[in-house]
Amino acid sequence: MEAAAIWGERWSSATSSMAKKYMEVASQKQSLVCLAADRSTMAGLFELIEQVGPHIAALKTHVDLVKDWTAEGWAVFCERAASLNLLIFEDRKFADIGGISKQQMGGVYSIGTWADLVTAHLISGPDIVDGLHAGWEECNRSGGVLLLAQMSSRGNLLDPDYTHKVVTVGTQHDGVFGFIGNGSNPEEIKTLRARAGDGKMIWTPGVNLQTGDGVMGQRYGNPRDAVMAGSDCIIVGSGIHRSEKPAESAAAYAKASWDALLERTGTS
Ligand code: 5BU
Repeated sequence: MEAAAIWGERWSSATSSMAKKYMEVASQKQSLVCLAADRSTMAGLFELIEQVGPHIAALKTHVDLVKDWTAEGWAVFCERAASLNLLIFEDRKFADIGGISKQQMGGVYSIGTWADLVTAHLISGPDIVDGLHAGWEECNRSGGVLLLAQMSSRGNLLDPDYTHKVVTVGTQHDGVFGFIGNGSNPEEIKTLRARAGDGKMIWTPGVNLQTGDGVMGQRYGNPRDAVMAGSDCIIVGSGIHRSEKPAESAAAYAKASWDALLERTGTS
């Protein structure tokens, strides 16, 4: 089935071409999984994407975790990710003023040259979104910004009033691909979805087939519950990369998320 038919309103209302690209890739792979590839060596990262590439739609990185990072090695890694039909998402959580955020898209890691998506806090005001897009323009590329509207970690300071403000600004800006929601709490995702409407993506970390508390304040909700509540992408890290069989685990998350999307949209 075509992506447009599967995604329905989310497809027809999407304000960002990158969102349509994601929905197409997810439909081809039958997976709403973004792998949080939190490994600290290049070899570990390559091994992981070779194992799970067919089962995931996007690859989330923390480029500054990689101990043996080199520009050359990273370029090969990104090429491989692209050939596995993965969107590349640097979870940088930018938070500075617009002009500095623009410069931070360059620098040592040159994030603007390889990332399709980045995360940002809106704490410094709306110009951060324009700054990040200016960073992509400098590299003759385009991308999408995911604003942190909620977080999955306990005790975070993104209260409902703050979430509401982020969504009010974010829904008005075409450069905003969507919002990060709290994958550990379906009620919070539902509230976020009601405010965000169909024009923006909601991607959710804090998802694991084993729900409950994780390490250092992380919290986990179930993949199906997150998608049924309005999430368009489940961000899964340790549930896959710490598994004894990463490919099997990735396939299980793919199935849970895809089945839930078909159920949500009545296309199963
Ligand atoms: P985990 O192993 O599935 O817990 O990994 C979660 C990933 O999602 C990790 O890379 C975090 O940086 C990221 N994350 C998160 O856990 N919670 C949040 O609110 C945000 C990002 Br934003």
